[in-house]
Amino acid sequence: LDTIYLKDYAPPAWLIDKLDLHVAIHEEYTEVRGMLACRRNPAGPGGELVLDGEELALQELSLGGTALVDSDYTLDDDTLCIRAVRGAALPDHFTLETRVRIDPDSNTQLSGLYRSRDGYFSQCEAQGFRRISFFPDRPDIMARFSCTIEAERQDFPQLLSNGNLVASGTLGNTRHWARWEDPYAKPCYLFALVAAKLDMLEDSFVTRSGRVVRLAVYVEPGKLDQCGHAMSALKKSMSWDEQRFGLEMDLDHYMIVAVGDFNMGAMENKGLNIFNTKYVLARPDTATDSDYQNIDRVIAHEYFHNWTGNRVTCRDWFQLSLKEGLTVFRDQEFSADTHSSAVTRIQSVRQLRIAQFPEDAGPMAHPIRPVSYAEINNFYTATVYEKGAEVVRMIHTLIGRDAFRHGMDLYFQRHDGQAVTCEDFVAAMQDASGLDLSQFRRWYSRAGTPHLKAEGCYDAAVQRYTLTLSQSLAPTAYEQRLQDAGLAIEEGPLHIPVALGLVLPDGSDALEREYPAGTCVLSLTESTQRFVFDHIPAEPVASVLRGFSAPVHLDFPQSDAELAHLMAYDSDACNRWEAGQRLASRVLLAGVAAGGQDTAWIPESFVAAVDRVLDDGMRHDAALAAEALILPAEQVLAEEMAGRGQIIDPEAIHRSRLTLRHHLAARLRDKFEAAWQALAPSSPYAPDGLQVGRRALRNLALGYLAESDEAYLKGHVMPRLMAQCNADNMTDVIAALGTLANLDVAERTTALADFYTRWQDEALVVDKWLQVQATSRLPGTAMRVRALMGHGAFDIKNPNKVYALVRAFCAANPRHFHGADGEGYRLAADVILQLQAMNPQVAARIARAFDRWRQFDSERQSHARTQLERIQGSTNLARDVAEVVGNALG
Ligand code: B3K
Ligand code: ZN
Repeated sequence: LDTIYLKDYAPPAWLIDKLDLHVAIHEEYTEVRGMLACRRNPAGPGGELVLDGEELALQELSLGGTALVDSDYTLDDDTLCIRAVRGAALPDHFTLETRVRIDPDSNTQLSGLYRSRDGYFSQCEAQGFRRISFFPDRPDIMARFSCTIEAERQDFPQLLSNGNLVASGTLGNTRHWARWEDPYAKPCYLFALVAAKLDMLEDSFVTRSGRVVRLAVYVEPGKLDQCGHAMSALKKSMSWDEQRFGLEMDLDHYMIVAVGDFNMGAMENKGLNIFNTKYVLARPDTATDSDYQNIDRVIAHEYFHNWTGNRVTCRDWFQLSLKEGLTVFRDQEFSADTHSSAVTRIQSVRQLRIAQFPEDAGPMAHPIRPVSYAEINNFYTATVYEKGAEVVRMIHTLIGRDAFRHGMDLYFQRHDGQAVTCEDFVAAMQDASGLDLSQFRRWYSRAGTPHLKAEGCYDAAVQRYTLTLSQSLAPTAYEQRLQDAGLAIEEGPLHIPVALGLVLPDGSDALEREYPAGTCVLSLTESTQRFVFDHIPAEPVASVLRGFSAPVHLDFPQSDAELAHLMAYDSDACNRWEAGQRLASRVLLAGVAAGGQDTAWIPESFVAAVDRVLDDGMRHDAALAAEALILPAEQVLAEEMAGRGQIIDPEAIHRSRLTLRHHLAARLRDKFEAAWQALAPSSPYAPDGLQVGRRALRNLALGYLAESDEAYLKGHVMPRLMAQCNADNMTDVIAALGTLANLDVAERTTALADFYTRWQDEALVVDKWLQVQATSRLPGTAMRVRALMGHGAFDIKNPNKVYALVRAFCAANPRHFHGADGEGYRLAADVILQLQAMNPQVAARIARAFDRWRQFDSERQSHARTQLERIQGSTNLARDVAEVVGNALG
């Protein structure tokens, strides 16, 4: 495997000022002509002009009108190097003309230009543009693009590209063309092209400086009734970015196109976002509350990229977190400001723990700015995105909201129109705030989740509370890789913002008078540091890492009573939730240790705490109560075990969690019943915060009621579950169906069959049907997933189907994926082997399911190793998969 290193970065020898593309789509092939205005880079290293190109059949190549001869250039599988023009040296400026043929109809990778049901769509990030035309495919080459598209008028009435439509016309009887010009220079990964038959929802937005922007959402014919929410999310995002960051839309057109075949969520192409249908289409009966929320988030995310990513882009792909971490931070802030900030934060933290912490502890561990990669598509990770956002958030926490805003302003003043590095971002934040961030920069080059150890001590005689904090960060697989490559390993403590509150026995905040919201932000910069607080009238319970102020593991041996105190009184909602999670983890891991069978390990105080939270949820904030009552995920408990040096026992974890659920269901049945009654809908469905919270808590209660003894289940719960399968909104339907999918009852089969009959033509709803079955806890799930792969509803070429069935099984059903018989591993390997030739990006994502294989018992390890070696030994092993599997076995 060839490895690319950050240290080898060199500026390009040639710049491309303009690219004029002409794309002619024919039934048998597509022809792409490119005119590249090339200029020697005065700051470059000199040398030949190197263009990337993959699966392009070169038809013509000329320079300034002179056809090039064989000795002028070399062409291999992935590069075209131009050395001379008819033997003479290249001039400093010239136009290069290329003509190639491509075959989008057989492009199953979904990178470059490809065919989907309703037409042709492009995906260029990270390196798809080279599959469309010869070009230096690197983000630090920014060119002005124009693009003429030509295709059959009937089949492809919409011809779209970035920027403004400047001309269009017909060609003969059946063909038409359109010419687009993008006024902004951009890297080629932001290029987009669509030629398709779609319906359109149109609207407009007036920016605060009075510019009218035409907005359009394009969807598959017949789905106009499912794009209203996306449009309103777009308008909300536009206003929010003006208000919070002073950032306006800079184009006359902003288009969103939804496509059902798409490798990831969405893509921020300049003025022409292309989206997975999953993040556009929604109607109350087809989409759940969390779908609605995800649409808000992803629409906002792609819109925010227009500034953080497009106007200011990345110098090279090692800087990916410059745009992704920052843009995730921005979309999180948007969600916080437009929904509940506490719920948003809790959900982000949960996601970080489920996906990023394990990544940071596994064989693919890397810092938010990695220094090497074999396949860049493998680095669109939870670390680059979610931990990247945490790093930006820590800067925000350290310098404060106003200085952060000044830092953003300065960043744009300095770098608008440029391709820059993470260092440039931190420098702007440092200069705007005056805070020295030199030590903080270590977060960009360190992998792994640090441990933060806390120890509190109260001296009643002098009313003094002392908190001792220490940090440690053990080497990860990443340091091993650095060492193997002979690269330097960074050391030294990190700069960690620790938001702290001191909660007094009466529940009030001891630091209320000195600090806003009673929270002070400590800067931990040493390995160990002591912080002293005077005039503390009584022994407080420390609330450490309020708002989860740093992405670390907290080791703080607080008693159950202290955690219960925080759960009840902490003024920081995130830490109230956190206290509950810590308490629940403690109980569940005691259950694991006890074999999970009897219930002696379940303390009465825990039942009482759940009881209180339920009461509270019925009276006050249902959404927060629902979050509090979601027990720590099996994956999170697994990581806790691994973190303690224990072998992960997925069976015992599952059993422990299930036993606790049964116990709570039995002990608190009346309370769950009361909640279910009290939270019944009183107004027509709307995905607003209040209703979302009520539905979440009500369905959580129903889920617990379904854990009741058989008689109660049959007599009282089953009729409700079956009735709810016909609710008018998908949130309630899927809650009922998901619950039924876990139960070994005849109604399960009926409900699943009815659901499929009703929704078989609605692709995204079928995905849900696959997913509830893939994540079922019933025995035999691996076999059923395999059977479903043969069902007409499944299509291995469609990433959404693979994610709904296979990835859901591998990533969200740990007990069955890690089944002792090795069936789960074999299934994953079979899919990876089949998929890698078609779509290596998606295959590599599935392969990440093996990340934690070494933390399991020797029998499971041997099953996993067998499958990993089987993949590694396959002929035509894809680079994407090779990197993931190679690291796993490494
Ligand atoms: N920037 C794209 C992700 C591209 C992934 C390429 N494998 C979407 C986003 O983060 O907004
Ligand atoms: Zn992004």
